[in-house]
Amino acid sequence: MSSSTYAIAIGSNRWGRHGGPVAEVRAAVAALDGVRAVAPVMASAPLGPSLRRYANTVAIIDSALGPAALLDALKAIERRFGRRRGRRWGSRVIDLDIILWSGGCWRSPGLVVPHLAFRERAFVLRPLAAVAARWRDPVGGRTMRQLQQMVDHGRRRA
Ligand code: A4P
Ligand code: MG
Repeated sequence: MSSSTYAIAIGSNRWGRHGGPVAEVRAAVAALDGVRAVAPVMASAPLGPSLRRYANTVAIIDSALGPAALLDALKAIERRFGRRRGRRWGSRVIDLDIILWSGGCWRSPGLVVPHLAFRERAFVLRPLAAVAARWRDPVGGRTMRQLQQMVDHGRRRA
C-alpha cells in the first residue's frame, strides 16, 4: 500500500562503483522503490568547501513508509553505495535527502521535513520544480516553481 508521496533530492560528487557522479545518481534512482517521476540530472558547482562538481536530481516516490522509516531506508542505500561518514559537506558518492512529504511537516530526532535548507538551494529547486512545480511548501505556501524563481532571481541580483 502506498500512503505517502515524497520528494527525494539526490546528489553525488565522487566516483563510485557505478561510475562518475551522473552514473551514481542514476543508480541511486534505480535503487529507490516507488519512483513516479525523475527530473533531468543536472550538473552544478559545489556549495561549500568541496571542489568537485556535483550531479543532482530529484525523484518523486510513493511509499508506505513514514518519514523516519524512509530515512533509515535512504541511509541504507547510502551505505550500500559506499558512503563514508566524514567531514560535513565533504565529497560524497551519494547523498539522499528527504525534501518534501505529502503529509506536510515532520520533526523527530535526526529528521526535519521539509528539509531545512532546500529553499536556498538552486541545485535542489531546479530539478524539484521540473517534477513538482505546483507542490506547495507547507511552510509559507509557495509552490516549488515560485521558490525556484526566487532563488534564480536572487542569484541574478547578487
Ligand atoms: N537529516 C535531518 N533532516 C533530514 C532530511 N530531511 N533528509 C539528518 C535527510 N537527512 C536529514 O546528513 C546529516 C543528517 O541530517 C542525517 O544523518 C539525518 O539524520 P548527512 O547526509 O548524513 O550529512 P551531510 O550530507 O554531510 O550533511 P547535510 O546537512 O545533509 O549536507 P547537505 O546540506 O545535504 O549538503 N553542492 C551542490 N552543488 N550539490 C549538492 O548536492 N550537497 C551538499 C551537502 C553540499 N553542497 C552541494 C551539495
Ligand atoms: Mg544528506
